[in-house]
Amino acid sequence: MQTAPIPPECPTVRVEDDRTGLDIETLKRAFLDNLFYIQGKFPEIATQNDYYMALAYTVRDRLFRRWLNTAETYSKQGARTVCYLSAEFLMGPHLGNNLINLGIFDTVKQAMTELGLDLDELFEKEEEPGLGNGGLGRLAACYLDSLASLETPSIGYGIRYEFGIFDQDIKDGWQVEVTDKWLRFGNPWEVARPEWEVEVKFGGHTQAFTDEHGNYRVLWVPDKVVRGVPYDTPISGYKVNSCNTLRLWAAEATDSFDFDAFNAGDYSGAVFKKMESETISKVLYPNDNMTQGKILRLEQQFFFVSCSLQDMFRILKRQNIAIERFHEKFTIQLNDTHPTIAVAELMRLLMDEYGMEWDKAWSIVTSTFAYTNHTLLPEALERWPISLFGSMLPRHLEIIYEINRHFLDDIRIKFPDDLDRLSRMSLIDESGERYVRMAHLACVGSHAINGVAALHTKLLKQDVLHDFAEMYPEKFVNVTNGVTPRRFVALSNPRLTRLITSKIGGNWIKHLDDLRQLEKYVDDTGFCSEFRTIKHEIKQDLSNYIKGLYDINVDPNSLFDIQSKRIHEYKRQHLNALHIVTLYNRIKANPDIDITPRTFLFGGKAAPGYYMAKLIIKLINSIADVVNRDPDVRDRLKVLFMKDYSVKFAQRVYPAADLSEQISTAGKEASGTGNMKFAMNGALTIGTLDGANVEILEEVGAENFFLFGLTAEEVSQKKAAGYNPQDFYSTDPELKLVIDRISSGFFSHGDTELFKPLIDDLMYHDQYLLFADYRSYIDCQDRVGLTYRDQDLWTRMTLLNTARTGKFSSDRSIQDYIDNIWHTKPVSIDLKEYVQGGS
Ligand code: F58
Repeated sequence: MQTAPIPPECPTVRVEDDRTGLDIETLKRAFLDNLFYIQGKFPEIATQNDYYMALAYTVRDRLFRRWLNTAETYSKQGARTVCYLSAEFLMGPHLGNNLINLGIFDTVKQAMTELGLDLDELFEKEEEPGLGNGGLGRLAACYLDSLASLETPSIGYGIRYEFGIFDQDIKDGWQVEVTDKWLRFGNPWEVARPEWEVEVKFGGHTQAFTDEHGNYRVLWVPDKVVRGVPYDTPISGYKVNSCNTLRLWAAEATDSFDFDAFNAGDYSGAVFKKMESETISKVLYPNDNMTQGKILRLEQQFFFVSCSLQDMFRILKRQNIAIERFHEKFTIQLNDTHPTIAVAELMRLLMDEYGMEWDKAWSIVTSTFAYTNHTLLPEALERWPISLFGSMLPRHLEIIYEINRHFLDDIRIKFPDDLDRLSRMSLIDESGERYVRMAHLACVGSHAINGVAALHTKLLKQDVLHDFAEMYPEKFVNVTNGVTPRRFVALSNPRLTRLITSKIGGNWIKHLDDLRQLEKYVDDTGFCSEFRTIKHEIKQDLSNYIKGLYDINVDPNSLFDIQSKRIHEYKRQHLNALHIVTLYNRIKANPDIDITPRTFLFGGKAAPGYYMAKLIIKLINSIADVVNRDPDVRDRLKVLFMKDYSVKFAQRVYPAADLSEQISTAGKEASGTGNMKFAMNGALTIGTLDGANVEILEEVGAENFFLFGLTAEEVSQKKAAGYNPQDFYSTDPELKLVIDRISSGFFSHGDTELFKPLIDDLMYHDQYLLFADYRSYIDCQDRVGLTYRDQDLWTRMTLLNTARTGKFSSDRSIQDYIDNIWHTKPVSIDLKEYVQGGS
């Protein structure tokens, strides 16, 4: 759509005015103005939510100058742009983060105080957009923060789910899912851009024809068309003027469908069609590390991919850039295989819509895409049944067959006479029912393939993508994940932030490696004691919060031992539970035993259809019921499952942790990112050599890390040699007692059936080797308990953890992507110069 010309005499918004000024008086005036004109309330009758909304609009106003100037500057310069395609963006609350990034946290706090309001209470009112499941979605959000902070032109493209990840309630110890109605009170951070809507086709059939130049062409005649409407959210960078865009697509019915059915007198049919179209962006699939193969899921994937690619063509046109230069203007990162249909869709758009021939189109496609793999778990690798795929995307299936034809020829040339390899690598799995293998399509269609931690990339090359690594060794790179220190330290841990800044200045928030300067304070008793006092205060805060929520007393002097992440057997929350029962059994055997008091905190959601994960939640709650009540325990152990874990909740949890549980079976966790957030905030890790734990240990030093368990190699060897969990059960009396107590109904009011599925699984399969790692874990936990008693040593270790986590800033990860994959250049944004227009 063309923008209307602006008459020269049109007054413009000045850089400094009521909607942009950052001083206390202006902020207060603007806040009251928004309360009146947007919320329609006098302060006397306004609710906390009204105040939150007024403040959100006040902050949003201050982003708009930056946002518009950024868009226009990128447009004028035709800057090379990163398009991060992700089915999930787990953004967390926006308000606090924007205050930090704009550098106005303290001013706004003061302004609110002067108006008699408490900023922390207003933060509580923000409904967070839970548009993601866990690590993968949160990583995308951290990356947007770093892209903006590194002044890199970028757009995050995804889906505006009406219902995000479900809210978790706990009833009688079991998880209960509740719909997440995050848009109920409106979303002040987004702007709808209906003028940039696009149409997305589904189903139908294809027709070949010869065009006026005698070229073979294909027409796709769909049987359904859905509109995609973009909603934009500004993404501020830290202390830079850059403000990028997160563009999420909502599905709406096309008017023509309503109209046809309506004219035919079928009113309810028209409404039904409309509802069906809008279902596409209704709800986030709540699975973590598991694919479900549902039609709607593929519709969601194609929907947002097609919308996003069409949007890129619109931008090219507006910036007068030739289609042939698509790959120079855009570099597209595929966040796992979920957006991989983009490979076929870009081919279709270039050939069918823009008349390009195959080879040229393929060269653009493979110069454009790069693929990030996030998992080694076979059940998480996406494949779509050919029949389902072909009926929804008939043209794309043809294109994929053609890509495969070329690809198989390439394999034949590189590896002559290797028939097995052809069937292993083919884009189509023909071993039984036929499937499209999305990871294979991603590998063939991309110029770079990366794992998310060094070990993960190594295992990908060795195992899951071994054939591809042999075929295209030059495509494989590692980019170890990172997390943003703005949200996960500066915002969530203001006390620690102030202390660090008082010693080494504030540059570390942008250059996290600067934290190394803290090492020189490791023998400074004054500093160490401040460090320790701060941790204690934060633990007291969390205890108060927990008391308010659950009416449970937890002692801030006890060791806070925390495992927060999605619930999954490979993450082994139940191994942690076995440790709790071990300690409990020791107390029961000897009530006067000298034991380091601990508070065990768990947080995380289970996929609604994942029975074992839900049973693990029930087990933890059942253990909590017994342990917390038993007078013999004398409060030395406390167990709490914190329900409805979210980004907002996580921000309270990371700073309060003493011990971070990163105990997955080696070789299963691709990277982990919670491990980094805990370590930055000065928690010590108890962990296996899995994912990014390996690199955390390398950075902080083995003497500051509690390592246990089998290595990935040992796990494979053990399995190959025929692992029998009962060997461990029968030879380790402590393990035996733990399992027998759970089986006997001790934690389930005598019910011996309740935990049987879990116990039987451990006794007869134990796919994730809990029994094999049990002894090593327990011994390691004993070392943790003893070390905690030496508070000087403990503090020294925690300080060194914080000081040495610079590598795990998402700024470093993004710089790696820029240097090795994207090759983009930063573009700095000038606020003084008024740029007119918009894009
Ligand atoms: C996670 N994957 C990895 N997938 O498990 C974790 O090790 C890693 O740190 C993180 O990605 C970031 O790289 C993950 O979160 C999902 O949630 C998918 C959602 C869609 C269905 C398949 C799993």
